[in-house]
Amino acid sequence: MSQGMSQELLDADVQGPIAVLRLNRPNKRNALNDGLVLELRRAFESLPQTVRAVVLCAHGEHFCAGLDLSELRERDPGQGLLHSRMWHRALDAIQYGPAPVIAALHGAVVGGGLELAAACHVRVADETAYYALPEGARGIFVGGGGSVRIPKLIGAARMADMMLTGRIYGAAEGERAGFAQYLVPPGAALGRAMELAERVISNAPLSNYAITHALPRIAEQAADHGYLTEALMTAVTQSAPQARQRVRDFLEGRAARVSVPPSPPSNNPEPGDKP
Ligand code: 1HE
Repeated sequence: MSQGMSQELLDADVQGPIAVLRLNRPNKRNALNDGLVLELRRAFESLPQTVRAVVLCAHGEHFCAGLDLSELRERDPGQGLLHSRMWHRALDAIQYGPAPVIAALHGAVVGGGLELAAACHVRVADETAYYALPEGARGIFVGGGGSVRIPKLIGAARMADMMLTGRIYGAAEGERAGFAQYLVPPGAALGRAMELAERVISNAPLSNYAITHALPRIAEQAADHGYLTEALMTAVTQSAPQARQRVRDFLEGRAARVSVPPSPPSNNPEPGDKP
């Protein structure tokens, strides 16, 4: 991937420490054919070392319509297994790649598209976004790690309901359920994702590594093992020269304090408010 280079299926634009990767099959609603899945893996495995955050978004009206169903030819069980494992490697390259990944979602976030979004670390959705898992209706099952990752976002019961009944979550309901962490007006997801990426790259790189690589693994461990892994990780991060400097900056009044932003004006006037 080189700076500003346009790929056929995946556009890559490296803006200093932030890489913007954009699915580029809008005519097929960014359905993930094998080529695009492999391209995603290649892009995340070959990010320049200067990249410290990635924003993943999409051209066209929809983020992603999931697995390219036109490629879903009859596979024997062995081929089906290997195809799913190919997706796993690509989406693992996203989740466990070198940099935190922020997904900017809009329109359909469906099937494998939702599996792709779930492999990212932060999700920003605009109000056009909607979430569905039509695998049950298509006679198939999730195969891109969705049965592992999606219950962690929304719970297994919600996922089972979506797959059994075809339930679709709109953007606002989806944000409340846990699909996305941020809900923004139509067209604003990429801008907010870029703002968040700026925040992410202002952290110490080793802290970001611990958050993206250690945290999900600790969450999988038995508590006793998790505490030990946490202690090891915290010892490593806090002994890095950057951490010492950052703590000194705070103690000597040079670093920003944690401050609550002013809340937006309320649409629900309190009793006694002037009309
Ligand atoms: C596709 C795909 C696709 C669109 N594979 N070609 N995913 C699904 O079951 C979702 C299927 N797609 C849809 O329900 C709709 O396309 C959308 C709601 C996402 C968008 O609707 P719309 O009206 O904007 O577009 P469209 O007219 O349906 O589609 C435009 C074109 O994209 C059309 O092709 P064309 O050649 O006739 O122009 C569609 O055939 C094509 N297209 N979605 C192939 N998914 C690792 S396992 C994961 C398992 C899954 O992901 S299962 C869920 C699959």
